[in-house]
Amino acid sequence: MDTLSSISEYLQQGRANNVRELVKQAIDEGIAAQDILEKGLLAGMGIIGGKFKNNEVFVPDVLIAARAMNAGTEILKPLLASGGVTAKGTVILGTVKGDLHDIGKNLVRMMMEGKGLEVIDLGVDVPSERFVEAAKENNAQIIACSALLTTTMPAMEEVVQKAKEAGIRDSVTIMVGGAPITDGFCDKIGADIYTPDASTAADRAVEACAARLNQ
Ligand code: B1M
Repeated sequence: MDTLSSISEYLQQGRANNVRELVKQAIDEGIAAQDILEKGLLAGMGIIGGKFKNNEVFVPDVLIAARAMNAGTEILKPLLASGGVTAKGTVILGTVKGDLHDIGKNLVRMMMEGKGLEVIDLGVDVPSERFVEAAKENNAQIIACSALLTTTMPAMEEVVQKAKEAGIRDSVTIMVGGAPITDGFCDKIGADIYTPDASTAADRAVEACAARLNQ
């Protein structure tokens, strides 16, 4: 089995130490960090996701796979992050209220930091008003919300609403993303930018920060 397939396999088994070692090995073999992420780690997570949906594996299995995923991405972090020196803007990031999924959010943080943005990560299950308070406290250009559950998507609309109530809606760009989110949903709730993946989110965040800071 090649290194990327082994990473996927061990990730599915939740063997974080093996994943960590294999990611290091893949780097030593000269495999690009983006390929290790997509063809090794994310491929494994995709298979686990499918099995979870079909009731072939259960929450504890998914949880240990997620830990193995995080162990792998930690090693990749310095390679995915190209290392900007001066902050090109400030982003308040979090997974919305009621939602505990953080793997996608962590990737978004990694990619944004890699593009030189300062990211204040509020974690998971973040109350809507907390996004807004943090944006005010830090003079942030962007609020970025992640959601993985259809049941937690409405919390994103609440963030938009809270920003309006706090009088900061015009001074902050609200970005949304996560597997169930679409462009149409973004428009419907009055958010500004939807992106389907972490890398595009980072590119759009840099553009949005630049536009605001050069106003
Ligand atoms: Co959950 N879960 N889960 N889960 N889980 C899903 C999301 C689900 C689709 C599985 C399924 O049924 N097929 C399903 C949701 C169904 C729905 O709402 N329609 C589901 C469910 C039902 C649940 C529970 C309710 C299960 C239960 O308890 N019975 C429960 C809810 C807990 C809660 O949040 N309150 C639950 C729990 C869990 C675990 C804790 C076990 C674990 C999370 C561990 C963790 O995150 N630390 C977990 C996991 C791992 C998954 C799956 C298998 C994988 C999610 C993931 O990390 N994917 C998932 C099935 C699947 O997606 N195939 C599933 C990899 C990650 C990189 O992708 O987060 O989509 P993703 O991020 C992508 C993009 O979406 C985007 O960038 C990333 C790629 O570059 N992106 C953004 C994300 N955020 C962004 C923000 C942006 C821009 C892009 O801008 C701001």
